[in-house]
Formats: sequence, C-alpha cells, structure tokens
Amino acid sequence: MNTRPPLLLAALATGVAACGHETPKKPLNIVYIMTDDHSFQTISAYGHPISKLAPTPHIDRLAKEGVLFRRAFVENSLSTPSRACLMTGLYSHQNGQRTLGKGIDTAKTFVSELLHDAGYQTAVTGKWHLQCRPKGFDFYYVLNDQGDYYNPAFKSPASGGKYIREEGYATTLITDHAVEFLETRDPDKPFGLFVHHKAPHRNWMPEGKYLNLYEDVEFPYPETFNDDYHTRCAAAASQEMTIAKDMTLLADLKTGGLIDAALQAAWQDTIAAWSAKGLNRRQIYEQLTPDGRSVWGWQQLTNRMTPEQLDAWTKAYYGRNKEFIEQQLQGEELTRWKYRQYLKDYLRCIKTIDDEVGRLVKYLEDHDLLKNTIIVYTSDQGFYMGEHGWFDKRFMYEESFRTPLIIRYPGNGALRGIENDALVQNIDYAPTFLDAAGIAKPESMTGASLLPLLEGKTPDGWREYLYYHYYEYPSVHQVRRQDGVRDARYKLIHFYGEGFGKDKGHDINCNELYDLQTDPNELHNLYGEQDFAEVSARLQKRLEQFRTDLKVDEY
Ligand code: SGN
Ligand code: CA
Repeated sequence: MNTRPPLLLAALATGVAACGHETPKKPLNIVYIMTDDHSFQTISAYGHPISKLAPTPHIDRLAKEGVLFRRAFVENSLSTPSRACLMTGLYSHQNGQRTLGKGIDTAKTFVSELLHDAGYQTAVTGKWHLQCRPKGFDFYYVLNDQGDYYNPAFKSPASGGKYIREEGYATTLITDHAVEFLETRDPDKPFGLFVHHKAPHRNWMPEGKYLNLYEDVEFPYPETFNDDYHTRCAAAASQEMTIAKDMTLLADLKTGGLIDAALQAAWQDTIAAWSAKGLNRRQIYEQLTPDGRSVWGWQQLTNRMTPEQLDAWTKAYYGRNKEFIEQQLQGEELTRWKYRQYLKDYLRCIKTIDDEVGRLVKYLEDHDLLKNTIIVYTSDQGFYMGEHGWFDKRFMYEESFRTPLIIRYPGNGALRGIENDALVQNIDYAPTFLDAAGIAKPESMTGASLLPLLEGKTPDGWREYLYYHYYEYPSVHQVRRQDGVRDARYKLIHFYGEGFGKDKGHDINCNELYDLQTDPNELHNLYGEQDFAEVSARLQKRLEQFRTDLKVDEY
C-alpha cells in the first residue's frame, strides 16, 4: 500500500519519545471503539436514570480508569458524515461528506493513512459506511452499508472484494475480527485499531441470549416524552421520527410474527376477532401500522437467521405479541407500549456491546497492552430515547448533538475517574491519534488533540464555541437543514431551506435560542426575547464568524 519508511519505528527503537515518568512513551497503540447510535443516556457512567436500571460495567471501567467527557459533540449528527469527520479531522463541508451516500472527497488524507505511513499497523472492523475503500488500513473486515445484526457479510483483503456471510451476531463477530488482528499483528510495531460496531442501530435486534433481558424492568419515561414543540420553529414538529407515528410495529418492534402466526391455526381466534371487524390481512397490517407505511414482516426480519436463532427469536416475541394484540392498545397507551419495547430491545443490544468491550479490554490487559494503549469509547452520534417523543438523531438538540466519549489514557500522569467539561468534538479525534503517535498535525486539520485534557492540562485558548451543521433534507425523518453554535451555557440554532414533500410551501429561516443551564431539556425558545438580546447577538456574531472562517457555503 505505502512504501514510505516507518518513521516512528525509529523513535520506538531509541525511545526518544519518552518524556519523564508522567507521560507515556509515544508512539502509543490506539484502540478506538465506536458504536452506532449509542446514547449517553444508556451508559451507566453517565448516570442517567435509564442506565441505572441497565448498567454497563465494562464501559464504566474505562471511565473509572480514564476521563469521561460530559460535553463531547459531533459536527453533523449522522453516520457517514460523522465517520468522515473522524477519518479526516475536518468538518462535513470540508471533507465533502454532508449527507448519507456519496460525498467523501477521497483526495483528503485519512488519519489511518498518516498512522500507516508512520509505521503503524492499522485495522478497522465493522461498519465503514463510506463510499470509498478503507484507505490506510492494513487489515479490515467491514460490513456492507449498514450491515446485518444476524449472520452479517464482511469484506476483507482476503475476500477478493466480495462480501462473505459469517454465522453469528454482528457485535461479537466485529470483536472477533478485532481480536484476530491483534493476534496476527507484528508485536514490534505500534497499532491503530478501529472497532466500529453496527449496534445499537435501528431496528435494535438483540442477540439470542439477551432476548428476554429487562423484560420485567419498569423504565422511566423521559420528562419531555409528550413535548408539544410549543415556542419552537416548525422543524421540531414537522420531523418524522416520533415513537407515536413513525416507529413501526412490524419492523421496529417485531410484531410481524404475530400476524403471520395469527394467520396460522393456533391464532384463529384472534384473527377471527379481527376479521369479525371486517378487516382483511392487509388491513390488519395497516391496523398495526397506522401510517400504513411499514411493509416489513416477520419474514424480512428473520430471513438471515439459522433455525436455532429463529427459534429463540420466535419464543421471545410471540408471547409478548400475543398479549399486545389482545390488549388492542390505542393512543397514548399504544405509544407508551412502543417506547417500552423499543427501549428494552435497544438496551439488550447495549448489553452485548458492553460484554464485547469487556472482552476486548481484557485481551489488552491479558497481553500487557494497557500500559501503552489509549482506548477511546464513543458513538457516531447520540440518540433520542423518547425525549421529545422521538427516536433517531439529526437535530442540534443535546441528545443527538452530544455523543458519549470516554478515554482511558496510559501513564502515571493520566487522570483516572475524572469528568471533563471542555467543549470537544469529533473533529478532535484524528489530531488526538496523531498526537498519541507523535506525528505533527497537518495544518489543514481543524480539530485539536485531546491528550492534554487527559492529564488535566487544558491548553490556553481552548475553544469556547462549537459549530454544528446538518444537511440531510429532504430525507427519511424529514429533519430540516440547520446550523448553529453552542457555548458552555447557550445554544443558537438556525433552521433554513426550501420545504419538500409534505413541507412543500414551508420554506424555513428560523432561529432558536436556549439557556441550557435553566432549561436543559430545551423546551423554551428564548430567541427574540428582550432579556436575551445580548446573548443572542453574541452567539449570532460567533455563528457568522464560523461561517466566514470555515467558508461555509449554505445556511
Ligand atoms: C436508516 C434508518 C433510519 C436512520 C438512517 C441513518 N432506517 O435509514 O432510521 O436514520 O438509517 O442512520 S431503517 O428502517 O433502515 O433502519 S445512520 O446511523 O446510518 O446515520
Ligand atoms: Ca449512527
């Protein structure tokens, strides 16, 4: 792939990167674990009420032995753009990847290439989701697009460009391939391992052994579950990501099996009752999916499973579904039932993630690698766990703008069990890895290394404002385009652009301002209020500064 001399190996051999006892010797190994759509609300180290009932001990261990970032954010709350920020250390409009699908500017250097050129062995396993080859990686086992939970297909250097099906559960297989890399690497070289999990992405399919976990646990409802979007711009109400209307009973909540089964002998009574109301099969489906949009049945959900996997799945969901159909829930009761099912399946996926994080960290520990490895745990963005009545992400409101970030840094000088409040963003990851490798950051990279923060030394002039920009509209979930700024206390969001689809005729150019100290749930838009005119003007000015400095071309 690359023939330049491995510069850092020389440094490693002579030990020139060492600097006293406090700072670990560079180049450090890098293990970057990124889940897909993992909310900070469901990591117990973050202390949210949901997570207290579904703890994540292995992820929490990293927080106990490292630094937990309370103000970690993404620039564009969506998978592919977030991955492009990670790889390039650049904002979306700078790296080309503004939305899902095409976009990435492959002329941009990836951090993996810089590490590789400096003598690192590099690997990525799991969800890649960029429409270019895994540039700069010696070893890769990547999923096709979003990949599958059950028996997913992977492409690797050995597979000749083909995706090959493997038997097992995605989270476990992705970790297996990560371990395979660690086992086969050259132990004399530093390594950079990127483990990109598919879970807990929609449609939240748990592993067989956890299908009944949390079944009897009563999880709390978020305070904003019944948000009416009062005081907000039109975007908060016009999205299509509500649990009530947009989460489907068949694909998302796995009730399809009920209907198929109901058409079989054992369910004749139930079907007879529905038929007595004059409903045919199609109408029964529609009855269960009030928006009439979901066409996924049991078959589509389970067609990759082995007979044993299907058997466990069927046993777990049929009983629940029988009870559900008998209850014939409507309105608020139905929405609450949906939330409960969603949350439990999501948390079941997290349980396997936590186990597998534990397995990987144990491998590092057993092989005496913790002492010279930096371990990062994060997600490609945050996620709504029913806040504002939603699932999914995309908005600049906290639950999706924020992302979990926990870093365990080796060395005596590293902080342990400390929380950090600095404003950090996913464009900082590439500079952090380069710093850990002892490589100078290219001038073009916008972000900053987080390593000083891990030793309690926040650099002078650390950023006081973050820039956010979301572009994917019109698209699934119909979240309007927006950019904005946030400081330690306030947030200004600007929604903009032409309306499409059901928003046709509703072009938008609208601002929202929040005081996160007095209104952490972002329910009271203060934009235009006299008392906040000064704050508003300050943030507006900063937003315009970002747009000019960064050469932002739409807003
Ligand atoms: C799929 C999901 C959406 C999700 C996007 C992007 N629908 O389209 O709910 O917002 O992926 O997610 S699904 O029914 O196919 O699951 S991302 O994490 O890749 O950005
Ligand atoms: Ca994602």
